[in-house]
Amino acid sequence: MTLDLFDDLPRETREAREPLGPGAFVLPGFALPFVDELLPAIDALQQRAPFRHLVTPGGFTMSVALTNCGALGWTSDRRGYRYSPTDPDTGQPWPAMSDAFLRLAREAASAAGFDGFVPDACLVNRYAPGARLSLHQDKDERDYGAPIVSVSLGMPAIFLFGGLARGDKAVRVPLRHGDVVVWGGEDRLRYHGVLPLKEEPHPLLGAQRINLTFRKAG
Ligand code: MD6
Ligand code: FE
Repeated sequence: MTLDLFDDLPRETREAREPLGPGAFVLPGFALPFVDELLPAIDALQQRAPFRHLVTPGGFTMSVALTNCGALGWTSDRRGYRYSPTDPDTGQPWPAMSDAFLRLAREAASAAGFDGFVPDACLVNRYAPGARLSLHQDKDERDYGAPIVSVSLGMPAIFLFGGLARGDKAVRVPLRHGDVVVWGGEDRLRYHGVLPLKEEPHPLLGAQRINLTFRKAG
């Protein structure tokens, strides 16, 4: 008889965790058990708060389309980046975060060593082939003590993970459907981005990539 010593450990300990830094980890496939709940929730969300292409303060239209759920939503216009309790397109509060979103975010944060994560903002990004996200820091949140949990769904992407200065060398991290990236602590302000998406249609989501980023913004 073979004894699998790992059978007795909690799931968090058993699962692969690929470190990108002292406070940053890729959790391969961590979101897969949640996908059946996530996809209908994203569908319901986009009917109430449709994806839109925002304009940056510099006057560029983003190639990534986005929407939000939760108490606060991230938006941008010519006046700047900010979190807002209402959708500027409808004047209504952003739709609530579904229970599956909250559970996934909390469990992924915990698996990366950040217990007690309760996000109040979920930014949902949609990438069509060719869409990209240039190197940036996530620094519009009030307090950098909480980590960020980022969930990849649909087409694969190459995530760029740099350092604390824009010019620092960035590593390329391939992300696939179901992968989760969590970062916080001393890695919380590292520059990151996404290379232009190649067209490799996904069986469930077709020719798009959806990214959910959970934050504690307020
Ligand atoms: C994306 N993600 O993966 C874009 N930000 O589509 C982000 O900008 C991001 O994945 C902060 C933390 C994790 C992320
Ligand atoms: Fe970001």
